Amino acid sequence: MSLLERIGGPDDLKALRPDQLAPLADEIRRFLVEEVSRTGGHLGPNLGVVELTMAIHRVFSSPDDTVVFDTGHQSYVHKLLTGRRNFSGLRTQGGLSGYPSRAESQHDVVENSHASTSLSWAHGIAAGRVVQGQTDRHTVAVIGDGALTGGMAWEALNNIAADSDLPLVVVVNDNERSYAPTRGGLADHLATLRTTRGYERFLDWGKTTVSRTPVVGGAMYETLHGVKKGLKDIVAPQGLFEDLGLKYLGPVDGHDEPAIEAALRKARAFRGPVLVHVITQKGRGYDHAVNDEGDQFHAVGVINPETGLPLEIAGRSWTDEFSEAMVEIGAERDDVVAITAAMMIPVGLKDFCERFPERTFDVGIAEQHALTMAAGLSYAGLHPVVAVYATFLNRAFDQLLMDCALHRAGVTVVLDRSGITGPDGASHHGMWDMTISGVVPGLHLAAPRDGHQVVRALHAAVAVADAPSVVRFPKGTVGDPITAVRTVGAVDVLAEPDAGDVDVLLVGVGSMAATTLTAAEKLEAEGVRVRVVDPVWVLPVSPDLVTLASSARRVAVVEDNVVVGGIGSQVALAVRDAGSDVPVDSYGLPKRFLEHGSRGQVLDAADLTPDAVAASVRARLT
Ligand SMILES: Cc1ncc(C[n+]2csc(CCOP(=O)(O)OP(=O)(O)O)c2C)c(N)n1
Repeated sequence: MSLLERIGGPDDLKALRPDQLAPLADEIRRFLVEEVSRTGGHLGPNLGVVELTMAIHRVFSSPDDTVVFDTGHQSYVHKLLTGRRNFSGLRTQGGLSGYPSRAESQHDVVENSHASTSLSWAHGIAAGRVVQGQTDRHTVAVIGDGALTGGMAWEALNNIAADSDLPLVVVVNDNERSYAPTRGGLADHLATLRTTRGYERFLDWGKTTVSRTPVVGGAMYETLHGVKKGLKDIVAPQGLFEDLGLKYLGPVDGHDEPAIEAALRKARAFRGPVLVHVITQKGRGYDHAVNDEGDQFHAVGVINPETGLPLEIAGRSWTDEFSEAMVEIGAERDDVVAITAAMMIPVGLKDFCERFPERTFDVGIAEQHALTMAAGLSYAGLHPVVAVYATFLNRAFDQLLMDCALHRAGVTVVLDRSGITGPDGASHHGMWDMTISGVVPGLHLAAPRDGHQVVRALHAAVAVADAPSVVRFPKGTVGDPITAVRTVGAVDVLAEPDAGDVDVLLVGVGSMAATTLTAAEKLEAEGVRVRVVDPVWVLPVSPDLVTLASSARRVAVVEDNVVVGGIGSQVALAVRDAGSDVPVDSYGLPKRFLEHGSRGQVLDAADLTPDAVAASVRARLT
């Protein structure tokens, strides 16, 4: 029996002898590579936290003590050590979630995969326990240097530091990377802490980086160098955190299990909040990950474990269409700038960044900052394109509303991974963006149905100088172009029996156009007269769409957004406001948190398939 097979929970781990820990770490790494290469998942981050997670579970006693993983993508080792060894269905329907999941285990507390929340959760849990007199229960938050760039983390630190009796340990898992290397002043500060020679390193950094800054660079370095003494204070190991009032321990080698245990025991014994700075290596122990420059296998699809190469060859993606169009636009217009929130490669801005580095901003995991900074860039005379995953727009709603829209800022927001994303589960589906965008005055939103339309929509969006525009498209491979048979004003007609009245006007929103076309074929075969249209720009609702509605007995809007407040309800409102009584039916996602599964499975369960739409339309017509 392997050591790993003997671990049914944290108590079994605690019972191991010190000399068994390194072999267990090796077994865990072999297990992760073998299993995750079969299913896909967050391989690099988990390979980096093997010893750290072991040490946490040996020093603390979950579930009496609570362990909160920021973002949660690095919780595979925690799953293994808390009795979950069946990874065969990881991230697939019915299998293990790729994040902590309360349904799976009493050891899992925070399921949300949106970054930078762990410290607020931990503060609440720890403070809640103290209020109830449970001062012997500890709370541990594990947060990456990437997640630590998010504003919420700093709001929490500010509060935690002032709550000096909290039995709370903040473990900073510093691997110097988000996907790509972490950027910003904080990342630079962590770098100085990483070594006891931080001061010298900071000076080296100054020599190479600051002196490269044109004009002022050399002079600035000389000045910094001249104020050596002051500088030493700034970069002394505890620096920033102790100034906030937090006890700082570290840096600790995150692959030296006994060293982490020792630091954590010290932190545990300290009566008050402590920050333990642990240095880890993403992808540790798996060369293909460690050597991967792009993201050290932050997340992989199915790969060959021997070669680290993908086994599924992906076709041209929606992201590729955006990526190319951005470079084209960047070459045409030097006022167009790009912003990413720590996801340069995933959102397709790498090529733009390589061509126009001075016009690209990686702001860290800081979507709120990204949107308000975009308003500022717009005010300064530029046109920013903020590219984020649709689910993360939720974070920046107020900034979209108040900073961009209220100020009539010409800002383009590009939402990748809109609609059902699949294996990342409830918190990653991009299913709220059209609802929240729909209440923003003046906002334009395009949902392109194919690659050509992505390019067209992006060009149109960057031409809007006095309002925010949103362009949303899904994850995955872009299909063949869908050509319009004619246009009615701004609306593309994709299929119709003739130009006369019809039984039903099917409105396909974005990638749902393909679904509506297949549904229409089924209905046509039964003698139902169907017109399929795509407005492309779905917000605000086009008056041409309202006109088209009056030539149908019913309207059916199909969208991969939550049905509440989605485009269907906006169309219904517009049709009613125009004095028409044509019924408008909405086909969208239910207002529920949708589990992980393949995109097809989730859409199937939501009745967003051609068969289900056709059946429902048929029933409503009779
Ligand atoms: C609000 C938000 N924005 C973006 C992301 C996408 N994302 C997932 S993990 C990650 C990087 C996290 O880096 P870090 O916290 O250092 O953890 P590591 O993977 O390096 O261990 C990002 C940007 C997210 N989960 N949440």
